[in-house]
Amino acid sequence: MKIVDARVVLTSPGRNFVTLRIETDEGVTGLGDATLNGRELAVASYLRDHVVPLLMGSDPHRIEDTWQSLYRGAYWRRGPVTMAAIAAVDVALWDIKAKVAGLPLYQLLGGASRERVRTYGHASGRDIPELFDSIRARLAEGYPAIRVQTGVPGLKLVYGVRPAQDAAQGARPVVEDWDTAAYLRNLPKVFDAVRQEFGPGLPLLHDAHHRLTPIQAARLGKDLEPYDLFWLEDCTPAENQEGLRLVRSHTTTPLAIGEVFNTVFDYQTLISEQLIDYVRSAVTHFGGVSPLRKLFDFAAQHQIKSAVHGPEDISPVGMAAAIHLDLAIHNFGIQEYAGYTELTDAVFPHAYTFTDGHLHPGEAPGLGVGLDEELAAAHPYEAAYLPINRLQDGTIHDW
Ligand code: KDG
Ligand code: MG
Repeated sequence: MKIVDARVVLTSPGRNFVTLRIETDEGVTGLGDATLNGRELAVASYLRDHVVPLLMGSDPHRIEDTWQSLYRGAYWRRGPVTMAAIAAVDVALWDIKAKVAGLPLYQLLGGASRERVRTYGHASGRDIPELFDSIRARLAEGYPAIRVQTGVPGLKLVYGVRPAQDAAQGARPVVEDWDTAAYLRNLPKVFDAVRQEFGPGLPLLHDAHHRLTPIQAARLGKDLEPYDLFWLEDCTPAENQEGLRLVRSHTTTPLAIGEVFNTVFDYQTLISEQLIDYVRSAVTHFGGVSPLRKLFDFAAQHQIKSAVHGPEDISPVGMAAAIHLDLAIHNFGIQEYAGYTELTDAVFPHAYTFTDGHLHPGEAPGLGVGLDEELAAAHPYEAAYLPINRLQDGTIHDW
């Protein structure tokens, strides 16, 4: 079997997605997600200009060898652009292999370890009443666990709160504002109110989105302990693995990190010293199914669980790959699932299902996701940036 064609499809059915389609001489095709929110064209060029020519004529069954040659052969390793491009190839090749086998991908990853995949959904509000309405809406949709984000008194635009806050924002980034002290004062009150309203049993999560110093994160973790969070996510900037030592030594609030990590090397200290409880990488940004499977096996040795990143900017192709992994691995924790617009589902028709807050990859051979290229072409790429974030005095801060 040989790869005879590979092309990059850019589409924006509400937000941008980058998809790689690989075709073989036997007519079997595979899809991979290469979406890097806000920097989509860089990955598209990396694939078109530097990767696709190398794939022509090669054997699609040699997934590990292809992965290693793209990773090692470039010499310039790691980084989000490189790893998103390699991920798209890896996932497309797994899609082809599973289609040839006539099996859903999860069967090639060891078969199902559970009946279905538990998810968490996003609730947010500018204030407590709006937040409660949002939590009720997610519960009505069946979500068994809820991520809670709120406005901070005195701030106009805060991460996770405006509807579609991280969706396409046009040709210039929206500027959000931030005050860490106000946030640290406010958040425990929010969780106190949520626990009083929704009781002790509902799993609650929160994303600090890389904004705290280690000592601030340690204090927040302690302050949130009475509210029994499922996790506190990305409490400190991801570059500083050692910072998690200080956080960990001060709080028993579980910690999740890793959505911006690209390789296992970003996790070495965090996993080997057991400084976190959940690894958050996406198939799409971590080089694909092959390396993510290895990461989960490493994490399992330290009783750390999976929690694959699953916002709207992972395409249904990347989401499907995650769901197959989630079903197969032993140390599955939870899957983030924000859902998609009807138009996105039409561009990417899929076998996976979302029922009662749980996902299942379905039984179609391969990933179980298609790409309607005509519909995709009718919704072309639109330049869009993520927001940026400034402190009250104008200083740029982590977003
Ligand atoms: O593109 C950025 C988003 O993927 C990110 O802001 C979403 O933090 C996020 C999450 O936990 O889903
Ligand atoms: Mg996050």
